[in-house]
Amino acid sequence: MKIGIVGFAGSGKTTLFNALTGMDAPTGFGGTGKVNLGQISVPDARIDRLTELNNPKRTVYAEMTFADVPGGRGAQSLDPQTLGRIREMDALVQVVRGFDGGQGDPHPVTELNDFQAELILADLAVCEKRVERLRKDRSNPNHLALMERCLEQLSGDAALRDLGLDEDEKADLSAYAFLSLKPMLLVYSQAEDEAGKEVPADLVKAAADYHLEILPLCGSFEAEIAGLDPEDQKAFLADMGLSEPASTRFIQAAFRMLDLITFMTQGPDEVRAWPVRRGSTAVQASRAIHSDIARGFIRAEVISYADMDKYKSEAACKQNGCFRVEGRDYIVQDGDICHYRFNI
Ligand SMILES: Nc1nc2c(ncn2[C@@H]2O[C@H](COP(=O)(O)OP(=O)(O)OP(=O)(O)O)[C@@H](O)[C@H]2O)c(=O)[nH]1
Ligand SMILES: [Mg+2]
Repeated sequence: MKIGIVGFAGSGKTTLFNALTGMDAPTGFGGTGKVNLGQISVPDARIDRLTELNNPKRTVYAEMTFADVPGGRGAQSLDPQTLGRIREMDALVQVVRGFDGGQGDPHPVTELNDFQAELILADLAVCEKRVERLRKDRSNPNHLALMERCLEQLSGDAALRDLGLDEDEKADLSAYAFLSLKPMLLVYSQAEDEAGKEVPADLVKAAADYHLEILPLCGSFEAEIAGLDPEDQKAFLADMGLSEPASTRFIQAAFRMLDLITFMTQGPDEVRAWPVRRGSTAVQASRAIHSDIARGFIRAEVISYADMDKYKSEAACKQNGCFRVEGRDYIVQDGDICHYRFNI
């Protein structure tokens, strides 16, 4: 899963990327023009707690890849290379500038509108061409009908993600890699003296019109926190009246945006988070661990995280009737602790 950090030049993408990954990619308007890639662990207090309870040899968090996609040459438009790079992403985070930083007054609402319009325009070009062809050859009326719905949506300046497509329809469109269909989150990169303050009302309204979740974040401030050792970090945050860096909330929001849930495994060797698509059955989820488990699936033994947190051991969960045996079609829930039984 690759999450693209996107937006116009100078909006604060590389700074955010550095804060998230702890890397040190060169910042500044125009940047290096290269895509930066970085992998991060998804912070999860449940995994921390299971580690405390199991004292395992190792702990493995869910992982996510971030790609910092430079804004390109134009300050308020996207060139074909940039669009091509965005097309490769599974989900997008648009950064809009809320700080001055020597670039002049920020116009976050305009940036949001212009960027969304660019995505829709690029999709419209792809869609129009395809509909024209499908109308000529008439061999696939269902697909034509779907594409015509997309065309109508895009012609009305609306994103495909707001069309209410179901999973099958999305799968039918996957080859086009439509930009406005990708799950998306908005980051408002704040000035340092604004850190911790609310998002301006006009931007809140604009984000709501696009149905985008918005997170305020001061990239340069977050990068500073990321550079501290854990103890200083805690003291620094407490001073500011915060319990965690905004980057933690951001990573968790990005994870939710991908419509992933986490099931967990625990034992003396390993405590581990396994991200799977929401709605996965026990068998489908077991594939994340190993295809042999799915093939030889017998049952899943499940304890919910809340029960494990409360009773502290598998044995105590059993005694209190909080140990469930589930079959292959059970829909795995976020926070389930699973132990799979299988034949090899
Ligand atoms: N005050 C403030 N300054 C920031 C913030 N984020 C970035 N900056 C500054 O703004 C300038 C541009 O930031 P970058 O992160 O390089 O911008 P970018 O979006 O990667 O730009 P391109 O790579 O050209 O697309 C740098 O000088 C940063 O130090 C922020 O959240 N607050
Ligand atoms: Mg950059």
